[in-house]
Amino acid sequence: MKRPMLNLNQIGADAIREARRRFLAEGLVRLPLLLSPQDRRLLLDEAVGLLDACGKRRDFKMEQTDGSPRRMRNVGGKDVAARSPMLCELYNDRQLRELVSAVIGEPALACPYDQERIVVTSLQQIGDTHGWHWDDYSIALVWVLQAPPIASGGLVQCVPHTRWNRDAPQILEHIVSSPIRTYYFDSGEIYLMQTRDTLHRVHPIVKLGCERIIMNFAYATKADTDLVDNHETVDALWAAA
Ligand SMILES: O=C(O)CCC(=O)C(=O)O
Ligand SMILES: [Fe+2]
Repeated sequence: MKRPMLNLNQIGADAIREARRRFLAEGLVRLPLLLSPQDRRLLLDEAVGLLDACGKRRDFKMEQTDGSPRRMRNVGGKDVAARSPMLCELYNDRQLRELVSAVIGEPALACPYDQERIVVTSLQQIGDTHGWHWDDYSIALVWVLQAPPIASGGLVQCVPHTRWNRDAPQILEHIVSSPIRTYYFDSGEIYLMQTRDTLHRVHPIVKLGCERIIMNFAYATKADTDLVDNHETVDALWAAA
């Protein structure tokens, strides 16, 4: 089986310390690791194959996050698990898991909910967006496999140190009372986000021409597994046609 060569050994202790500092301050950090052109191609081909075989178009407003829009094509974790041994192996890679754990400062645990574990998402049409939300599990490792230029949209926006009150998400209140940081990630970049305490969205695509394709590896922390499982938003996402 082909698999990416990820050169994780090259990341030294200082780089990890700096990544952790930023992760705590901003709720998001770009990993000091760029995919090689070969690895990016391999993962992009895998993601495109999955999208072609079982991607589903979503276009709805998520009630649990104040009606923020979801306009995208994606493949859920069950389909990824059934079709991609390579991505499952990468998700469980020991060195990768150790890197994530070192940056977050505690063990990164496998996401207990299979549909959310590995998700592939494509934004392509004008207006495609993954609207404001928090994730159900604390940690997201996002592999940006193909990114449009800045002017086309698809930028990641974050409000760190916020919490999802499911009875009153108050998303607009959060973006008024705290600064929003906006990040551009190029093709081949990988970032790590504390998604439970970071309100985030992907800015709508504003120009046609280049599809944005990512895969999101969700990991849980002990705090997540201590909580009663609540899959409301993922269930709403997967139920919506
Ligand atoms: O596309 C991204 O960069 C983030 C995606 C995201 O927030 C999610 O999958 O929950
Ligand atoms: Fe998210």
